[in-house]
Amino acid sequence: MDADSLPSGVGLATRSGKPAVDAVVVGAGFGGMYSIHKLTGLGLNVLGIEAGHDVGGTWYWNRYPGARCDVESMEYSYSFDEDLQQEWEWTERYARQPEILSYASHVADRFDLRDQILFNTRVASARFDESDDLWVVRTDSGTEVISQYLILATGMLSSANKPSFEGMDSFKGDIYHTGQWPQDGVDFAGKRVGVIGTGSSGIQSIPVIASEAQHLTVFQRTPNYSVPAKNRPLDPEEIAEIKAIYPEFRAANRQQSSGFGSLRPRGEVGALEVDAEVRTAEYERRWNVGGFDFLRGYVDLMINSESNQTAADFARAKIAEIVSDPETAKLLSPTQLIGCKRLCVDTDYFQTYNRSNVDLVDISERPLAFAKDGLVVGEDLTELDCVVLATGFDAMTGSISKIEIAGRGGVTMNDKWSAGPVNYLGLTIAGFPNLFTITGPGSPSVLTNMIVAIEQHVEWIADAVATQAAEGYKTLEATEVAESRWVNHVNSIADATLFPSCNSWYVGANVPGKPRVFMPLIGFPDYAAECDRVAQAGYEGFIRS
Ligand code: N01
Repeated sequence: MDADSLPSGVGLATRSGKPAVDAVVVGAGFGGMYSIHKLTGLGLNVLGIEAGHDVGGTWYWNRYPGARCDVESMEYSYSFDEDLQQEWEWTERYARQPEILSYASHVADRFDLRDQILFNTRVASARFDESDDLWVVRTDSGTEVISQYLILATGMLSSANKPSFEGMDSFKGDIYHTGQWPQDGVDFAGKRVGVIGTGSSGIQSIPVIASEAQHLTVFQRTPNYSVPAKNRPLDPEEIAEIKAIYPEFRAANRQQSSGFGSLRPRGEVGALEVDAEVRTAEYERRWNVGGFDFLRGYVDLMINSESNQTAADFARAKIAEIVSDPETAKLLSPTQLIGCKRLCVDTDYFQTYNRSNVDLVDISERPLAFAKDGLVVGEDLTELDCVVLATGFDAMTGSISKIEIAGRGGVTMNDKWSAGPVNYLGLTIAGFPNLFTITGPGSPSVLTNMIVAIEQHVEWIADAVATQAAEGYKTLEATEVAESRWVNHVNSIADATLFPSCNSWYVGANVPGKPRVFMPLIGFPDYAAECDRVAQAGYEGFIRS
């Protein structure tokens, strides 16, 4: 890359004959877009690098039928700009993928972000050059750019998990992954479709595919809990009410561990502190409200397995009530605790199994393989025209590990994280100066409304960068002592909960061979307060040079 082939909004500078910027931001999803905007606002020369041909990240790639956000629209959007949040109009309680992508596009237009982003380009490697304390970032086309700061906004659920099933290459139909959906969509009319996977992506897409396809067969390894979304168009009056108090509403959400839901009070007692009738009525009320509210009724659902079972029993009874065929209902009933795998939110998921064109095949005990004409389970062939892999992601670390990142002494991030991710504050890594991860492992990230988590990270990083400049420091680097204390802190909080007990992507259980570590940090507001305290204490736990 020559300096003059950088996007037009990136200032022209060179160093040792290579283009040089102050910060490279990898990824142009919500984390990358805000990072570019915020750092540019500090006067930095910022280059964004994005694999897709436009902004949007998750919402650019996940175009599968039925894709929509499980966090309510009025809460799943940027809060950093009052004009932006006042002018954008959401149409539904939960926004569909195309609407969120339009929002991302609107933000990119409004803040002129695209002319700082190199699209259709992947970062292949990044090497910290200790001779001048700068990162050398190399793209997949082999060109290099030099940068003081490196921000990895690569997404937590962006590296597709594509299991290699036996015989996959022999299948003569098309195979799609929900997280890499064709830009022009897929026409399922008249087709016999197979879906593998019943996580959030499967649960959202299955009802829509069933309504379009001639026949749908769902191949399920583990049944999942799902609560109804109760989606509906947004009423202009409720939009106006929230917009009238938007800053206060956002501030209240930032005090929630989920980063949303401040208008709907959480329960204040444990599930076993009330009698069964009261509890059932409360679960019923929350089930009818829809969405994640269901698990917010009692304070101990994620720390006391007996309490958790009361909610799990209620959700299983709902499945039995909705699904007409008792055998199918039984297969769809999860046995694990509720909520320790990410809870799913659906529109007519369980109802879909009452359709005459839908079958469910249990693959928990018999291996699944591809054949020329379809999928084989045990001896049984299901003939199919196409297969959808709703098999999820190599979460939290997958996209970072695809970049060859070498820090001090040539130590690579993949070596450093071979037994699981280690970092300080979920933001920085000892031996990798001036490198920041947005919503990385060790931070609340995927357990929190992602946009709230993103804004907190980007603002903390921007403050750190501004302070570095004001105080004349060139590098900021976590110490190993601080890092190791932080890892213990993240683990000890997780171990006090039920979260690590399930085979979820939170612990990497969905990717064969991945070290089993509970990756996100539980507890958003306390986490944000700790980040602020560290900064106010003069960047405690960091070496600045
Ligand atoms: O992925 P998942 P996802 N053979 O990992 C199965 C976010 N998200 O894309 O449970 C057979 O949850 C796997 O089975 P098992 C959200 O945070 C958000 O659905 O491992 N099956 C499981 O059923 C979510 O949690 C939204 O036994 C295999 C499924 O595939 C996260 O993304 C929408 C298999 C994967 O489920 C990931 O969701 C969508 C194999 N080899 C996603 N490997 C919204 O907010 C995996 N499976 C709307």
